[in-house]
Amino acid sequence: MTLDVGILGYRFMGRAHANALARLPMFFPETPAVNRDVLIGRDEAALEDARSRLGFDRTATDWRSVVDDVDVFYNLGPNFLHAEPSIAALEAGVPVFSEKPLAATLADAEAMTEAARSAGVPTACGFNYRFVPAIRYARELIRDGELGEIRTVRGRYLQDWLVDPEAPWSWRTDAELAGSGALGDLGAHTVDLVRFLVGDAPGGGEIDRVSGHLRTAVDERPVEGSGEMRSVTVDDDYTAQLAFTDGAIGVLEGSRIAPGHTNDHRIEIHGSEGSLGFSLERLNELEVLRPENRGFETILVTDEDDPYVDHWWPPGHVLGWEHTFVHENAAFLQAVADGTSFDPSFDAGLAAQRVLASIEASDERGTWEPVPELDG
Ligand code: SOE
Repeated sequence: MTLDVGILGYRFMGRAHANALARLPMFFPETPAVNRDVLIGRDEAALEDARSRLGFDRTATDWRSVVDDVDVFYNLGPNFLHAEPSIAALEAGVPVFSEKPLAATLADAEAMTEAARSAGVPTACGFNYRFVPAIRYARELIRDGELGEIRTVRGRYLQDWLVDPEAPWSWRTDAELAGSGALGDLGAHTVDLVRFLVGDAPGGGEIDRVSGHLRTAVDERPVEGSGEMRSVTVDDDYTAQLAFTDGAIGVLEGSRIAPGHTNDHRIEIHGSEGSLGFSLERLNELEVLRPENRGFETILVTDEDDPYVDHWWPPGHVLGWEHTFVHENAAFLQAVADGTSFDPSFDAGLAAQRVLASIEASDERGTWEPVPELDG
């Protein structure tokens, strides 16, 4: 079986996924064969250049003309474009991979998830950090009860690409196009990782209530080319407090204006028996404190029996950010070939979106907000 794949979006995420698809036959030969069939975008010259570099057969400038003509549809466009093309693909019975956050609005995320449930085909939401070997390892430690009962969860995702007030306006700084700023772009990842790690751990559970604070520090930015100033309508940074269903408490923060933190995603979890820490900037390592030790030990998660490592290099030959996309694509395409569900699906995307929406509501109302039941 060869799956014809159509991808909307050919910039950052388009390149990350095209690279992953190209690596699959070499490193995950058991996954179904994939044909990089059609690349979708609007700027014909840039699209053609990307097509030849990323190894696609053809291009399309209108997603409507191809969305029902592929075996799998990847929606890697700006957030506001996630809903309509994805729903059209699902209505045609085509499995869909959507980048995160699932949509620009909670209403769109709900409509996408509803369409996915009616279609009954596999879907994916691009929470690629679930596919870091050290994160899988951490989840097993927590599930095996090595940390005891979970008490405190801390997650932060800091970047600095908007520190400079002259950094240009883009769809990512516009509420209509992106939904939110640091909250949706970075917080979606943190919320998902927290749910993945402690969602079914003793003491942890689901995020039940939140208190949030969003802030925009630079309220207008120059439009590239024209120099005209345009309003920034999303948050530059956010903080949130969490209360979990089974007793744990937590704090989250995200920023795109944190000087010196280029892509610094860190999770810390404390339980009654021990603690662990993970930093994306040192993604091959896991810091673990066990009761028998006086301090943290740093475990290198690069042994051949560690998650995914046997597909790559001999033990100790570290993996990187791009490998997470290979791992998530291998699992998703296998689910597509088998007709089984994939996790994280649109349900997980919607669950994260509900938490984000409650954080925003809390900021607007100045109150703690309940999070509707999460089932993804
Ligand atoms: C930009 O802030 C960004 O590319 C996010 O959109 C990604 O999801 C994250 O993985 C890296 O940073």
